[in-house]
Amino acid sequence: MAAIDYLERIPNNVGLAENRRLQRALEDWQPKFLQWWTDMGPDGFQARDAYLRTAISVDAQGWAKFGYVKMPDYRWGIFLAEPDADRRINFGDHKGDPAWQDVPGEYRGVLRRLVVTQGDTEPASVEQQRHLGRTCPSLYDLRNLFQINVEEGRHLWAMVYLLDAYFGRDGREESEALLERRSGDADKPRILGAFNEKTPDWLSYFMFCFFTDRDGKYQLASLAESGFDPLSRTCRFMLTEEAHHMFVGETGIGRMVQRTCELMREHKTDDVRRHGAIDLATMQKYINFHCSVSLDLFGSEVSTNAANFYTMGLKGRFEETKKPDDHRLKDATYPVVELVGDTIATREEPALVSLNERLRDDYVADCQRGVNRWNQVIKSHGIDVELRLPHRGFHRAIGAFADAKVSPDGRVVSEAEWDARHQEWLPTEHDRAFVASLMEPVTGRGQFANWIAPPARGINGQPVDFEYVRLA
Ligand code: BYC
Repeated sequence: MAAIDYLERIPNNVGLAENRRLQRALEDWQPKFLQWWTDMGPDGFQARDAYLRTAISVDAQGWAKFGYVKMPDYRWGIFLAEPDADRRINFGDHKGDPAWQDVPGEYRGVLRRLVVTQGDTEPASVEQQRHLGRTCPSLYDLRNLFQINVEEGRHLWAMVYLLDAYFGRDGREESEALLERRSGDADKPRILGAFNEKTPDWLSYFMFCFFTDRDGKYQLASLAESGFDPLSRTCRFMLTEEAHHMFVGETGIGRMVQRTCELMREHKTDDVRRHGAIDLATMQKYINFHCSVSLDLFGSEVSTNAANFYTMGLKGRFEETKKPDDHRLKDATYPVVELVGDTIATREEPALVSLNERLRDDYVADCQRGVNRWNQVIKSHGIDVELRLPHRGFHRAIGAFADAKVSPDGRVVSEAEWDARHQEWLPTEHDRAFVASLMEPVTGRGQFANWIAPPARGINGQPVDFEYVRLA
């Protein structure tokens, strides 16, 4: 079961050949996907060989094979984690029942909406990143960008499989719509806010991988708990790929911090812009921006949608089965940060409606661990600066803080103070133009742009100066 059949037109481990109707639906969608990839996938480089990993089995051991492949020839397909024959629903009203192998009729609409929302983010991120190859800081980074892009493409396949296999005609229509919406388009935007923002430069890109892909980790982990077993198995396998995306974000920023600190020491100045690198103050502004738009992705602090997803058994908590409680949460409460007039207070809310906030808390703690590691780099250079996560009320468009003005250090501020100071807190046009001015492609083997340090090691045991993408 774990082996993936690569002789099929659509590689899969779900026995697609035995389900002619589904096979036809997916084979009908496949050329549309490839057309979308040509139109909206990485701009240029499609005819180049990139050193990519491809899943060959879903076993924990050695599921990946590395080799040169041209992106349009990447074997996108359908891979689910191994089934657990005795799997039960672990939370909500159906706790203890056998996990569903089919969609429960009464939850069909809600479940479809969850799958579509998840699916929509995957092509959106590829669209957001399509121009970045043109300004890559190295072949190593270019390869990592492409690896992430093809895997987001596969994650789209994962959700389309669920839609086509379990949601009939509606599902097929949704599959088409996933290829029709466009990130940032005024008429047919992507569903969630952060996926309509621009990712114009590599600083934004690494921030996106660190903050926004990490939302992916927490949302996928919650959906991996789902009582709908095909969704759970799909998300479990997707999570194995997601780890690399966050690695790219964390090490990408870490390498920028490293380079900036080297230049600060060498030239005894905070102003490394003069030396062709990005100052820590600018990085802080990008952290403020990307963290806040990613915090929005968790939805409102108090949400009946979230309560329903849980009670219905469709979406659990992060590491649901490890939590020592009744997994029904009818009588439990949870502390939620709220705006009361001009002050920020914590109030106990019913745990069920607070599930978005709880997941956001898990997420913030995880982000903080990464920021601590960047701060270690700064400290190791003897520099007395700390990067910080902004307060969760800062620059929010969703939830309790959407209408408030909150500073990064968590003070509710007046419109006047916001207007006077938001340029200190968020990237300005000037900052973005400066960052853009550094984005010159560096494509020689083993070479890196001046504003980023080389990685500690290469990919899959290869040297750092390996030819990760063959441009000639
Ligand atoms: N932007 O009760 P509320 C990833 C809507 S990332 C726009 O507050 P709820 C990836 C909401 O839809 C992971 N609209 O929130 C990363 C609702 O609309 P309706 C993606 C928003 O429903 C990088 C209304 O506001 N996966 O994989 O509890 C690269 C009130 O909703 C936003 C998922 O998100 C927003 N930010 O939770 C590639 C998992 N937030 O229904 C990939 C699936 C809320 O009133 N999605 N709204 O029309 C969900 O679980 C939930 O839909 C959300 C929202 C957590 C997103």
